[in-house]
Amino acid sequence: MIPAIDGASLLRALDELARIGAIEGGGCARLALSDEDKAGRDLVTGWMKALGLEVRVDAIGNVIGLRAGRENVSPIMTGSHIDTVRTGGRYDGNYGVLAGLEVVRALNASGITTRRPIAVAFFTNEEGARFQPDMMGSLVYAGGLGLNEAYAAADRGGVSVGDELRRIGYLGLAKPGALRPHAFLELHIEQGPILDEEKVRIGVVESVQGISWTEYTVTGVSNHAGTTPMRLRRDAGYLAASVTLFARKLALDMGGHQVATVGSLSLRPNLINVVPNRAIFTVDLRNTDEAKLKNAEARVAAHIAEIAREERLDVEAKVLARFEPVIFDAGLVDRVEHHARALTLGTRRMPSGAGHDAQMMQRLCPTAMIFVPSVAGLSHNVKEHTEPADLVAGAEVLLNLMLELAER
Ligand code: HGY
Ligand code: MN
Ligand code: MN
Repeated sequence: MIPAIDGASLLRALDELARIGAIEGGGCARLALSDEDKAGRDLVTGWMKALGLEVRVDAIGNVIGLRAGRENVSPIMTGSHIDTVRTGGRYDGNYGVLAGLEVVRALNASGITTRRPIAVAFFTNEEGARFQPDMMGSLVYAGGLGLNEAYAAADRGGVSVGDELRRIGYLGLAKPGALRPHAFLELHIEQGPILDEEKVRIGVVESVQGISWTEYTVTGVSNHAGTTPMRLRRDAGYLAASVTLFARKLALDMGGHQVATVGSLSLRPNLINVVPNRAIFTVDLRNTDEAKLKNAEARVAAHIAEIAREERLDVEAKVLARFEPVIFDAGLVDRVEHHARALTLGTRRMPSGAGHDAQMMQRLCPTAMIFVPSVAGLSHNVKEHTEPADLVAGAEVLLNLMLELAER
């Protein structure tokens, strides 16, 4: 029997997982290694076992469900993440993991044992919303970050990754990356407006743009908002606000794929009548072109230095994440396009604006991504939505591509 995706099962699983950490408006909040993340992990791990997968938890909490093949050779792996940002939607990451489980369900239902084993993974802390860097679990898996460095990463409250992994019971024994895939595929929502605007059903992802995350701690002098003349101020909040404006203008001036975001900003003492003496804010810069990204970083840094000098402020910069653009395996990208078109689905090649675990897995093996449309390009927003027919279509492309690769 030809295996096919059980669309109803996929949609049910997405709904059930979305109930964990559910927030107003239909989204999810399952910050990495939180109680909600643990509950999501427990649910998905249970589904893996129910599908007959051998479940392995590694030392950074990555979870891999393994389905034996006819031969004991390197597996075809698919996966993504099930941690979310605080205002998360229900598809970002979750969709790729649950579609991977539906591939397994389809193989089970058709009684097929593929030559290569099949693996379905979810990686720890892809979002980087609580602990940085993002894509932490897959970065450790790919050998790009040491375990101890990852364990030491702490959230704003000083709680560390290592302590949280232990607390939620996901500090596993398997060595990250010991299971080296023959190929890795990640099915994901686009999270941007392109496929939806162009009415194209499948995005054939050729690359992931470079990411630069920096946290700035600015120190000035708190003073009375009424009595302190402007010439005497050392206003930390002024620098933070100035960077927000500068970064936006920089991205617009540079054009192309350049984007810039000051997404997190806190002032101290944060009172209406006190000039702030401390500002902590983050700058997220991205570009598909590494040289342009470097140029953007340099221009932001120069602006900050200039304002700090004028306003007599101290500034400390801390790099939270820095990944160069990643190009996926051309042959595998071609196969994504082939299988989408074989299902008469329209396709368009594109870069990924968001970071993904796949960008780390490309360090280990040929990797590619499949995108489905995000309605109105919304993501990291509770209104994130993808049409059910597109969710199922993406999973069918994943199934057919994995079947091909698993027989090679
Ligand atoms: O920030 C990102 O692109 C991803 O959601 N971690
Ligand atoms: Mn994601
Ligand atoms: Mn995300």
